[in-house]
Amino acid sequence: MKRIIFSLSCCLFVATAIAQSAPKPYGVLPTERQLRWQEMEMYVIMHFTPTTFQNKEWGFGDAEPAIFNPSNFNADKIFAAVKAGGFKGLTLVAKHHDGFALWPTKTTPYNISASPFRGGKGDLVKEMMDASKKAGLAFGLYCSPWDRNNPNYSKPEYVNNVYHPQLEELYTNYGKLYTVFFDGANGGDGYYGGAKEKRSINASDYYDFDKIWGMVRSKQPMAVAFSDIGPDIRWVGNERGEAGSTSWATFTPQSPVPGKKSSPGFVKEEVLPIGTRNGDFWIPAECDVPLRPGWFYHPEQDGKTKTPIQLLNLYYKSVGRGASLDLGIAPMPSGELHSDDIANMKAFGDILRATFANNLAHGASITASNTRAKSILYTVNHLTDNDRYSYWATDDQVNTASLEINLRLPSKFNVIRLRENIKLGQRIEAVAVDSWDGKGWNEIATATSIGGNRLIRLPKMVEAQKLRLRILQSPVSIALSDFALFAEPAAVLVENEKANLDAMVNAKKTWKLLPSQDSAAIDGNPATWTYVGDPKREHLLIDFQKTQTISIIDFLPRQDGLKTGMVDQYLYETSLDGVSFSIAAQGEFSNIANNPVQQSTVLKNPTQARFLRITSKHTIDGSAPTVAEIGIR
Ligand code: FUL
Repeated sequence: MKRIIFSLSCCLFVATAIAQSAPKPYGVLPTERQLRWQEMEMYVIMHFTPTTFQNKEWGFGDAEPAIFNPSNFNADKIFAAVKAGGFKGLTLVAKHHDGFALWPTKTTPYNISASPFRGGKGDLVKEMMDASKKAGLAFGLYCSPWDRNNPNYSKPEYVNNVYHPQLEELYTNYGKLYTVFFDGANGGDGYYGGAKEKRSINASDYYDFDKIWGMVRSKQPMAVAFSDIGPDIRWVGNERGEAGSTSWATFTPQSPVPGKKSSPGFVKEEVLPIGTRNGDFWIPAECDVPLRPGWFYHPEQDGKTKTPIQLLNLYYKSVGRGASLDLGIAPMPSGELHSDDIANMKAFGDILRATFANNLAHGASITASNTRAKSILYTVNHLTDNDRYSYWATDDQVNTASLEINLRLPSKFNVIRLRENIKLGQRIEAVAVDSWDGKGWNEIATATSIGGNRLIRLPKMVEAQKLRLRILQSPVSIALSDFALFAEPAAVLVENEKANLDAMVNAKKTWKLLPSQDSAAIDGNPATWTYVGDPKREHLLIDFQKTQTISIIDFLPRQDGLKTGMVDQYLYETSLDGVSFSIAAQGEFSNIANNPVQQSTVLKNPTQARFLRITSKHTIDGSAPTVAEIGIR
């Protein structure tokens, strides 16, 4: 009898599962090649041409090929350094704006065979492609449309007889590419075969990008094409390496010509970091940023290589916002990477490996407010199986939901990772995460766009065993594939705190106290202090001079050993215009008299503000309130 009941329920179960089909995809969707790109997350781009030997950022196009003569170029060593950094691919600038081709092209004599490199028999594109295969990393190519050497630049002959055939050679003769990169710099002055003049072109028509995209698709079907506005990945709009804190994978370029939607150069730069909610195309952002200040190597920039901590911050602002990180590497004239560059990439890779080795949510027991058709096809178990495409889903019309996550042990974490199954589009618009403190829920994080990857990096370690994810806004049912928790190594948090402090001291140089008075509270020096309110002034009012996003307010009490005017009850108010203020936080600084350490107040929600007003509601001895430093994060 038992067996009959069992098989009956089994049949019923199968029937329900079949009856409830998968959620309908929402909006535009990524292609296979875009999915592969999303999974890569980080790669590098390498600049190394005669421009390196001239110590310039943009070669004019007149460098003698003889100067391209690296004594120690070794592609395997470069790939080893890239791999140690955790990067998954390398894009080689095969031709930069100076027009010098790093492969023996038939299209122009201005190429590597005119240089002494490998006795005039060299092919740097091939050496790099071969090394990428040995290293097991992907390989991509950048071939600049702008060519400051070619005499025919700006005439149709350049595009038809030089540029398009160059792309054809590169896409045909070397093997599989993961990306093709088109930068937006176009036209201007140059050598142009000796004419030394300024030449202007209209990028959207001149290069015939529609023909180029056709060539890319037929010769390199898995390569994602990058330009300012796509067609596969878009420029993020800055070279700082930062996507918007909301960054949609969907995008509607404002290019004037439909069908030429993907021609570089037609977009408002402020739209690029954010993208377009419900945009017409799936074109996520790539964040390109050099490891050193310039894209090319310059000896005077030694010592300015981005530190592992700076790279990490960029990682969270690019990969952590669903974009990719494309880090610029630049060999020295010897052909080698500088030892600082190798060391900092490796240390960055080590931090990422240490952070993401252990998903603390693995093995958690999760309950959902709703599961699609109550089916195992869409169960919460998929959230911790480390698969980007297996997912938990809700029923149609159930567009908000919550998950309760019980970890096996109380755990300390400071990174929360969320991913949607983007094969079904980008759906979620707002989430919040709470932790349980034994008595109630405390909100610890909020986020907007999720998409293929969202890393929420908390300002401090949180310890909890029970968490809650609330999905607050979505136009359709939910299809979430990943909920993960990680802890950054303690040393990273300490270093990061130091780096943040340094950055804060710099940022504060532009702040103003209003009315302008003693600025000891914002001078970055904890030893000097100022009154929060003195007889002439009720509050301390700070003008940041521009709108900032504030997540945390730091209050450092006077550090000179005296307790006079120590604030133990505070009120923080923020304002965009300096006229109307709203309360950001208020409360007490507990135990401040005995332990006058920095008091960090995490705001309920990140708040946009140009002005911060600090009011002391009470001091421990009743005298006029004092403060050593105010900071924001
Ligand atoms: C820009 C170029 O102008 C820079 O030189 C560099 O190649 C960067 C990656 O793209 O558009």
